[in-house]
Amino acid sequence: MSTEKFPCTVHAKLPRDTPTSGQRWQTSGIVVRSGEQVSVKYIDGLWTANPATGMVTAAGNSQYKAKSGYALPGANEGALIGRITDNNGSSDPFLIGLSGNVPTNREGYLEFVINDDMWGEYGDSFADNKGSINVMVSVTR
Ligand SMILES: [Ca+2]
Repeated sequence: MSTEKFPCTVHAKLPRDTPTSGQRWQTSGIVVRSGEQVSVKYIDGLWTANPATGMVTAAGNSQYKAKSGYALPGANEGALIGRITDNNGSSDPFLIGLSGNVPTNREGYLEFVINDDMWGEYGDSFADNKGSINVMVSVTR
């Protein structure tokens, strides 16, 4: 077994996220394969899904739980969320927060997003987001 580490910056809002593109999820460029253990750990940086409530880490804001229509309802607003995407589509989103393991039941690209209102059901969706965080992805194979 050996472990490779990949630093990754995750943005609260992608430069190419326009109202028409709907580009919310950010690829890590890392492909998760069967038999690998993949974990993600927050390093530093601050971001927010709602500037009115302040900047937060990858843990998000524990005072605001995500509603339906967010990337991961029930988790903290502003938390780091992951998913795996392949040619057939995307896995269910999963919570990473300050640190988390990637579910091993699917192969594909590891993608990230801040836990926010994906389609503007409650407010400004991703348009008002600010900041970025740095994480370390560890792949053990
Ligand atoms: Ca927002």
